[in-house]
Amino acid sequence: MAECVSEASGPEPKRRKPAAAAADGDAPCEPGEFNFDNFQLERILRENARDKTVFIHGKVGEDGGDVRDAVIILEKTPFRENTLPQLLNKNADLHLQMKNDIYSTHHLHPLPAFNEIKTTVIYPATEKHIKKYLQQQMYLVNETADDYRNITAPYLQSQTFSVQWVYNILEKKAEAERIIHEHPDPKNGFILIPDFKWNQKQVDDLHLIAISHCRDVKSLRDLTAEHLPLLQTILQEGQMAIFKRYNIPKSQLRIYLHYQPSYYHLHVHFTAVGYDAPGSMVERAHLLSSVIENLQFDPEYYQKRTLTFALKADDPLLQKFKEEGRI
Ligand code: DD3
Repeated sequence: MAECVSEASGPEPKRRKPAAAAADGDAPCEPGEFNFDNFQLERILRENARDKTVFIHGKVGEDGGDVRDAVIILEKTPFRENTLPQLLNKNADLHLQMKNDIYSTHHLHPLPAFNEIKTTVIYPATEKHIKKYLQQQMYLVNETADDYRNITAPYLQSQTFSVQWVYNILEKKAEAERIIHEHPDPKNGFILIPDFKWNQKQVDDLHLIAISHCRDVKSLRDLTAEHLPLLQTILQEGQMAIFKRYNIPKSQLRIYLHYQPSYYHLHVHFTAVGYDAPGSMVERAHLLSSVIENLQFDPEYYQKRTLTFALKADDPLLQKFKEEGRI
């Protein structure tokens, strides 16, 4: 495997802010930013009443005349203690729905400022993005070491998953002002940054990602004892930086990697332990502390072990496992 001694070269990143960065809501409006002019709802890809989320496929008409796809993710945000006084006061717009004995239900209409909807935009979106959010049946795959060599690795090689947005963060071409902590070493360094699924308004759903500076570790499968200093740095400095910034002790953090990850550049998730973050299921999340111990037991642990994960029905990787008679 290649050594991480210098900044790896890649295609020159676009300087323009990705449209998704506008989802932050804090940035002032600038030309080229996404808005709902010429937006047309195509269909709902997925919705979840418990999570209060909806994933929408839409079409956007360009000024030039062509029409492009967009994926819009809407999510109602958690309540915040410091805004409750604005919801519960004598001027509140409260409408009685029904009353029975000591029980009554109402509709409360808060001011727009206290009723925001977190909005994530992928634009222009590819067919892959649209499919990714479609509700689908899942299949568990037990990937042996041989399976990884014969099926998964060649498949990943043949794909052109873009991690340009990751390189933009590492090179400070995007989100530079959002960085919480950096260890700049090209081999053992990383950047800690809020995942953009987190609006940073409350720590209940805290979610940060540590992105390694090293560019040749694609996933958990590539990790060896050689990466222990990197992993230990991420664990210790990540915990410390989160305590300094958010006053959340390490006992309140779930720190883990995904396998399969949603992007093939080594990253570690830091989420609030009380928050049931998407992707914390046993078949996907691998605690960083366990990963470190496993590598201390056996430097090639993750090259040898069978790893289990779930794939969606139409995932091309699932098709490969089927073709090889492994499902
Ligand atoms: C992504 C995984 C990727 C859709 C969605 C998310 N955190 C990101 C770009 C910038 C970011 C992330 C791809 C893409 Cl909803 C398609 O995530 C990102 N910046 N997770 C941050 N801070």
